Amino acid sequence: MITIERIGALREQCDDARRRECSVGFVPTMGFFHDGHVSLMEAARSAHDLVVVSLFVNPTQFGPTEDLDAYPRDAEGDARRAAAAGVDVLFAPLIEEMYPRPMLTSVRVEGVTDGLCGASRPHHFGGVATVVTKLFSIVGPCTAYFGKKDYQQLVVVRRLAADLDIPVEVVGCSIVREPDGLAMSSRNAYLSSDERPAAAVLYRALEGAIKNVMSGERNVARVRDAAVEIVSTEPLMSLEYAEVVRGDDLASVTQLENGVEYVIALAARAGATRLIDNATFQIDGHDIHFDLYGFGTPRET
Ligand code: PAJ
Repeated sequence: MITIERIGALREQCDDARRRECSVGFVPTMGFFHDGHVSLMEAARSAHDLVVVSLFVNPTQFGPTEDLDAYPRDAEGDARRAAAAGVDVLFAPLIEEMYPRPMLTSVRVEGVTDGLCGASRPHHFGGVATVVTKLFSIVGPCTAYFGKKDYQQLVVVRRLAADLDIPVEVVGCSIVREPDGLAMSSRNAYLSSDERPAAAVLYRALEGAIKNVMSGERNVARVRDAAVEIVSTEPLMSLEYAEVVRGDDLASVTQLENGVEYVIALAARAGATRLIDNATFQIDGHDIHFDLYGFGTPRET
């Protein structure tokens, strides 16, 4: 694995690969790698000749009162994990490389950024959309891997690539979880020893809502309430939102229908730490298809 800090050098590597008819798989990240990040690297590795991972804690997607300065970092550990996952190029630019002058240009994706996390983080998705557009423009034609963990981000990125005709295929990958169901996240490092087991209630809430759908519930408010009730049993967690929306465009719905993909999405705080989680599901006659690892099995705590 080589580590590159300069935009021009990364562009050259990617252009050179494509000239040799090698495909490029790209995984954008903010580092502090866990198995969720590694799963994206492995997905890229299994399908592409050149695997590029970017590691850049993008300041413009953090609000003024958010955790930019505290965001966990481990440059050496990240380089080791990326190399072990078979990554070819780690792109780790300094802030001055990505933002050498004040930006007068930004990418704003409307509509799908209004609800869910967009409601409480008004500038977040503008920062994400702009940096992802820059990264796509640097890496060039490729397949880019994103986790469903940040489901709204995945919808935003798909939409910006489609709207701006960016030649990047966006692939969404399943959420990787801890044994007790907690979705892996760099921010889990902030949780105290009391908060860490409490946070698994989010997984149980998703599980409870899906069970509700499996038992025949089609009213969205009642499916949502099933999740809300489970989160409320955990005094250390305070819920910011629980919503069931259409998966492709995050539109509000009142009644669940056959053949449509939905996502149940949650955000909650454990003390100062904000956590998000979600599960996608689709009703197909008497079958419910869903993407919730370990669903229904007893979990270790
Ligand atoms: P970061 O939070 O580092 O996440 C990088 C990628 O890893 C994202 O696509 C995210 O959805 C995915 N990911 C995180 N936890 C995961 C899990 N438990 N299972 C599967 N995938 C998971 O998301 C960002 O960085 C930034 O916003 C970025 C897109 C890099 C733009 O700055």
